[in-house]
Amino acid sequence: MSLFKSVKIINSGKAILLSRKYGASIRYHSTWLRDNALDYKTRDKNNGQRLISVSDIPVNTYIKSAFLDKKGQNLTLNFLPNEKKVQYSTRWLEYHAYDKKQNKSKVWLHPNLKIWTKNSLKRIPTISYQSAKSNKKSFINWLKSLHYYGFAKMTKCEKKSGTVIKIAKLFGYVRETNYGKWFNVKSKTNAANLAYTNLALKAHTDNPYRNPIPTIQILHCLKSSAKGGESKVVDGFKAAMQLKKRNKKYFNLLSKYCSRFEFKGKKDVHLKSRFPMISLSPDGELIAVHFNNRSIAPIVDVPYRHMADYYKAYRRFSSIIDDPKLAVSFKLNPGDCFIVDNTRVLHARTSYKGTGSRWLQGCYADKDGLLSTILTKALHKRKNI
Ligand code: NM2
Ligand code: OGA
Ligand code: ZN
Repeated sequence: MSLFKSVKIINSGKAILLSRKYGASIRYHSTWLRDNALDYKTRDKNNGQRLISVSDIPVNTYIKSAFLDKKGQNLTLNFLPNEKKVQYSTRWLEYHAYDKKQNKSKVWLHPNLKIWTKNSLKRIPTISYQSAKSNKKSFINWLKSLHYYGFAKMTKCEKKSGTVIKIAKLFGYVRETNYGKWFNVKSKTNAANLAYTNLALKAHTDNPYRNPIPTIQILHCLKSSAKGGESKVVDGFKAAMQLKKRNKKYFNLLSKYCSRFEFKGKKDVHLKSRFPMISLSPDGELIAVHFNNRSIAPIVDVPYRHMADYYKAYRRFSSIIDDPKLAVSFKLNPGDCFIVDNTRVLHARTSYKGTGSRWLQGCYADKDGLLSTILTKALHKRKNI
């Protein structure tokens, strides 16, 4: 049953107003509607891509007539001056409504995301490698949890070198970097990166010194008999929202000004970037946290008059990130791996002793592949949406 009861042309045909049976009416502009027609002359039959460009739509496009069928399921519009008749399903229109109350609070999170602390995360989303491969439903649910929580574990993976690549390929594509398609995280002498020592690593996001950053990281455990080397993850979005609540001025400083990040390899590698530690989209969506004490370069984009406060804000954010109330801790056993959304969830490890008996392999991948897999494998796909 449709929720729409009538349509009215408004603003001399420059828009329409659809009235719902219950609730507020919604408006759509003529140019928006013309641009989003779903007929085969506007969108390719095979791939659904748009065949027209905005310049093909006359500036003075208006709606001459509008007709809503009895059941309120289909809306037919006639456009002028370029004569064009287009039919829309009202379900499609409803799904793509833009005439709605905007987020009141200026900083907002994607509504699907679930932010967490040590206490609120009831259980770590976990799947075995075997069920990821054979049980489609559990696999999709697990991928969704990875997206919503920014973190998940996989157990009972093979304990063979290179398995981390197989894991990445279950849902996406490996991002090759200067560290290779995958890398060994082991204690070495003359380590090219502090990750390749037995030192503790404070909670961080990986590779903030590259733009674009890798948006997914996988760490797979092959050996873990060394003493120590426990893992910890922290929801960076939770930390950012706590900072906002406790000190809005600090939050504003870290989201307004860019920090700098840098990494110099032994040879042939020199990566530099600038990102705010807390990144917001222009309309206030919290989109990323970039945080890595080992890779912050001299910060030069904060005016002198704000630098002292900027450091106070950085210090405060760092202490929220280190708060044990936020961290979920665990120890990886051989065959276990964990995956993080590297735009959001920070990871850490405690120091460990001895060499050789702790061996992880890591690789990077990206969220676009993960999100695409979720959408295409979803059990109840919405047609045309
Ligand atoms: N490794 C493990 O972002 C970082 O520098 C963390 C990355 C070397 C690929 C370590
Ligand atoms: C890394 C890292 C954590 C660990 O390699 O990026 O953070 O547990 N390693 O060794
Ligand atoms: Zn790391």
